[in-house]
Amino acid sequence: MGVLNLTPDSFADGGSIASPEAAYDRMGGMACDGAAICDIGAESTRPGALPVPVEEELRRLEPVFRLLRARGAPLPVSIDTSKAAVAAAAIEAGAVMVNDITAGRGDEAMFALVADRGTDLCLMHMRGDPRTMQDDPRYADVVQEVGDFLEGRIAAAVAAGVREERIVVDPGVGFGKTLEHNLALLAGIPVLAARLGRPILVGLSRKGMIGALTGRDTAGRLAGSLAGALAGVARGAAAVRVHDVAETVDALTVWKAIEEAGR
Ligand code: HH2
Repeated sequence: MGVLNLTPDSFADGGSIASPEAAYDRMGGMACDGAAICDIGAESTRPGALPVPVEEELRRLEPVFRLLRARGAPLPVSIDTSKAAVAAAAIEAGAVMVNDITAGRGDEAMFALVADRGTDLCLMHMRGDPRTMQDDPRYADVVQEVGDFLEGRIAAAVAAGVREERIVVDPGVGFGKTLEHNLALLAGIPVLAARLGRPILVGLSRKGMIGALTGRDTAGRLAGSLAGALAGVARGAAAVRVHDVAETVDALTVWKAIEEAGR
């Protein structure tokens, strides 16, 4: 899953897309580089970020939606939003997946919309909200608690009419977690996958945990992010959400070839 942020303030790539045309071209590039899906977002959720009003989120997205409607999407599109109105506009423009970092808690209309439109849905774990999530997060057993949460949100989505086979889950690296919590969750992917029975998506690309382990700023975190993506997939992640699609696809291609030769 390639990341396309139409935000002025995302932590790794904020402000990097100059125009709707540039966004569309970036999507075409991701498709060529081997991404299976492009996750478009217009609200930064980095630690400390303030919520973006729905009108502003739509204002940032609409010009790109217009291009998608007119020309078709170069690859399947996911919408990274917690607002049902934004998800509805994205689906109208062709999005096939809703990536909701609040797992449906941000907007009570979200599950009904996804159920009605029949899109895929990513449910992510986050402790609190982006403003406060990194204020001394604590868990007695982070893998158990994140598993409990995701199990509950799968049940809530299914109760609202979302088909279970449409659901992907994400432990939410960096969303209300210390480095140790993030590492425990990535190491615990097999436990979560076995317990929840749904594909697992992980997003650690250029995040603080890579910086904490390597001492690098966001621009220097590619190698660490690639290692994290490989480790995540090796432990059973079905998808990785990344800023650097070509490099990640190459790394996974080589790793997979060796794994398959060894079978
Ligand atoms: N991480 C970010 C945003 N959305 N969605 C899922 N499912 N999983 C993640 O780990 C995840 C996510 C944060 O990364 P980014 O979009 O690059 O930054 P920002 O929130 O600052 O726009």
